[in-house]
This record gives sequence, structure tokens and C-alpha cells, in this order.
Amino acid sequence: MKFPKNFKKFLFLPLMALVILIIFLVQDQFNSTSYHLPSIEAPVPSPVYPQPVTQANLKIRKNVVDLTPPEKAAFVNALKTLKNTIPEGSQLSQYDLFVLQHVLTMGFRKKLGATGPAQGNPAHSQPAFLPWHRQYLYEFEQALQKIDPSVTVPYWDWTEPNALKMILQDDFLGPSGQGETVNILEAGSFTGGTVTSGLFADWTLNDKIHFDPITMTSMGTKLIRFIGLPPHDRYFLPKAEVEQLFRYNNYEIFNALIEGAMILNAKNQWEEGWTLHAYAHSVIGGSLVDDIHPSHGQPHQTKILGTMDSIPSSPYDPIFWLNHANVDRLWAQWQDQGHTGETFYPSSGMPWGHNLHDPMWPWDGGLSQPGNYGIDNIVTLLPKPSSALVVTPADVLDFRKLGYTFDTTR
Ligand SMILES: [Cu+2]
Repeated sequence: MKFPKNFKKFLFLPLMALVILIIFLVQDQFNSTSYHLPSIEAPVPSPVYPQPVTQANLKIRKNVVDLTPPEKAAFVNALKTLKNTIPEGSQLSQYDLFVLQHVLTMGFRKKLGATGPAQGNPAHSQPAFLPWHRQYLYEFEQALQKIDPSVTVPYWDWTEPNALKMILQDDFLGPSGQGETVNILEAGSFTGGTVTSGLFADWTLNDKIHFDPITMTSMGTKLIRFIGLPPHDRYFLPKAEVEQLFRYNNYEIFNALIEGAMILNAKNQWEEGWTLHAYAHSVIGGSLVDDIHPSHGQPHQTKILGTMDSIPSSPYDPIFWLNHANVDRLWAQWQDQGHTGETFYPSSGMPWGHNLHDPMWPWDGGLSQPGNYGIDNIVTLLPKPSSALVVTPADVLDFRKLGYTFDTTR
């Protein structure tokens, strides 16, 4: 075969472009936030029900609507104490350090300077979403209990008609924000903004940690809420919407559905969505979204408005903990319904940090370091995690071993 004289020269550029593209794709494979999603026909192990356990010494996480006035006061007091306690040598309070830890899970991208074996976000969009947040909530609850041993994190049952009303009371986590008007196409104008009354009007956020991850600009030092902004305007969800989770026996499907950024359409194919845990973030924070997707009716987030809607720093809104206590409760309930133990968690084939026996940063014995995700040099504000504490998904599958249960799983 005869090639024109300049053939090599002509081929060189496109070939180089292809090679660069392939390198970029391979390198970014673990940087992307997309799920590893199994097909709906994934094989299912046989059910394993939990062994009968003594529940005598377990602390009980309660439905928020059942909290007594002293229980509400104790929870708020413990939150505020954590917010006002600055460990020696730290620039941030204990509460802010928890927030920073959550922000830095977004920093596991090699281009940001992440080092070590962790592949991709150790806490989101992959199988360790549930175990990572279980350990995170557990540590947060332990910190609250050091202040007041009677406190547990209450949960926000998304299907409970009175839950949000109860959460937003002035004597509990406080109301929506004020001062800004947002016009939403075909829905009218709505207000939100800074929380200016209630017990959290004085909640001061570190503006370097509180930022919008889409525009990478600071969201300031105040707690911001846009509660019930359409289309996230349902104060509670129909029971069927939550119960669909229990139709699936595959862990990865359960995990992805409850995180809520992906949904299964009518043809049982994965599509982008914004439901359950993600929806609850947006009911509080308020998102602007683009047009509703024609096939599944789910909007796509385009602009972040409130604190709870900025996923990295969302733990700055104390409602975060109640939302995640509910995520953890539903997983606990699913586990108790025949999906107990190691059989129901992927043992291999996942990005590093997400398999059953992989340590999860920041509990990976100092193996991995996040890159500097943020608007300032914030990675240095987090003290080096203790190399002694190693936690894998396997370590937290049995929530009762961690010393707690829920009023619904007793
Ligand atoms: Cu999270």
C-alpha cells in the first residue's frame, strides 16, 4: 500500500490528540463523580437475618417528631458547644473540623494534588457512601455525647408530615432564611436567604469552607436557607417513594438510589435524578434547576442557593445530621430485612476505598491525602488523621456494634 508523502505528518497530530484523550480519560476515571452502577439483574445473595442481640446498652436515635423539649434543648446545646470549642493548636472549632473533613472528601482528584491509594471521592457517588457517612455520623455523635451523654442524633423521616415543621421551629434548628427573592419560571417568586431568627441566627460559618462548588465562590459566614423552593417544595414524601428502596436486594442499587443522584427509569435503566437524600438537601438549601427531564421528570441542579445545598459544606447546616441519620436508619432497616452482613456489600472490583476491606479516608491509617479542594488553602487546616484509626466498610456494617440503634429497629 502506498501512502502519500505527508501521510505520517497528517496522521501524527490526530494520533497524538487520541493518545492525550486516552491518557486523560484513564486518569480521570477515578476522579469522576459517576457511580459504578450494576445492572438491575445483578445476582442476589440469599438473605441473612441479624442474630438476636441484647439491646440493653444501645443508645436510641429517635424520630425528631418524638423529641421532648428537654431533648431538643440538649441536642442544640451540644451542637453549640461543639461549634464553640476550638481544640488546642487548631484554627477551627470541633464542629468546623467535621465540616472540613466532609469538604475534603471532594479533594481526591489527582489534579488537585491528592496522594495515596484512595480512588475518587471516598464518601460519595460510590458504594462507600453509606458506610462512610455511618462512621462520620457515629464520630459526630460521640463528640456530642462527650458534651452530653444523653444526646443522640435524631432522624428526619422524609415521609413524616410534621417532621420538617418540627425541625424548623424557633426553639430547635430555626426557620428558613430571609432577604432574597428568587423568581422561578411558571411558579412565581419565593424568598430565602440568611437565617435571621431562632437559635441558629448567630451560627457563624467559616467563609473559606462555606462555598459554592459550582462557581467556587464563598457563600459567606451566615447560615443560608431557601426552604421549599420549587421544584423541591414537598415538605414530606409519599411513603411509596421511600419504600421502593426495599424492593432491591443489591447493595449497590440500594446505595445509589438512597443517595438520590441517580434513579431507575421505567425501563429499569439508570438516569440522573435528584431524589430522597439529595432531594432532602435541596428542600432545605434550595437549588435552581433546569427544565424537567422529559423521560423521568427529574430536574437537574444548575445553581446552588443555600448552605445545605452546597454538598461539600452542607454539614454546616445542622439539619444535615438529621437527614443523614435517616439515610443510616433506612440502611439499618434494609440490613435487618435480610440484607445483613458482609454478603451484602461489594468485596472487590470497586475503586480503592470502596471495597469491603478497604480503609476509608480519613480513617485509612494516613495512607491517602486529599488535594486542596476549595477556594483557599484549606487542606492544611485539617490535622493529620490519626494513623491508628483504620475503618473499613466491613467495620461498620453492624450498626449495633457501634452502640446505637433506632426507635424503628429495636
Ligand atoms: Cu456527604
